[in-house]
Amino acid sequence: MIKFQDHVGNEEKWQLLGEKKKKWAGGLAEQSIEDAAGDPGVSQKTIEKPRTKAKPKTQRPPLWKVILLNDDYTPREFVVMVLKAVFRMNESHAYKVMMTAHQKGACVIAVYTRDVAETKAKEATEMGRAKGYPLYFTTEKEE
Ligand code: TYC
Repeated sequence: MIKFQDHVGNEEKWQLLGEKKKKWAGGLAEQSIEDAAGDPGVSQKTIEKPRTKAKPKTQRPPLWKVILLNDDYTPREFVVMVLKAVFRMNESHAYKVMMTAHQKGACVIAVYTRDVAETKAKEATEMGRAKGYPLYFTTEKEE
């Protein structure tokens, strides 16, 4: 029997079957261990695992906010219609968002990856433009 100790002191016991065992729990390292059974008088060994920590490989892409700006000319119902069409909002959510922009001057609508945020902001702004309204959606990187 061989005893392993990890960096927090937990012991793992391994039964040695062959002459050599190449195995390391957790996949962090690999190490050959001589069969202790072949060494008279040595039946136990304590080996410390390296104190390395696996670095996370995945990183989230930065997110971009889409912001709706108020203006004095675009009809409220039109703003609601655009929010529903482009940002997949239901009626009550779209109405609340529109009223927030109307009362406060601007409202953060949603966050997306940069490409999606820019595409949706352009598309929504263009819908207003096509009707001659100054409706404007902008994007901003989230900190
Ligand atoms: N302020 C506009 C009006 O009173 C309505 C409106 C709301 C326009 C929000 C733009 O982002 C906006 N007709």
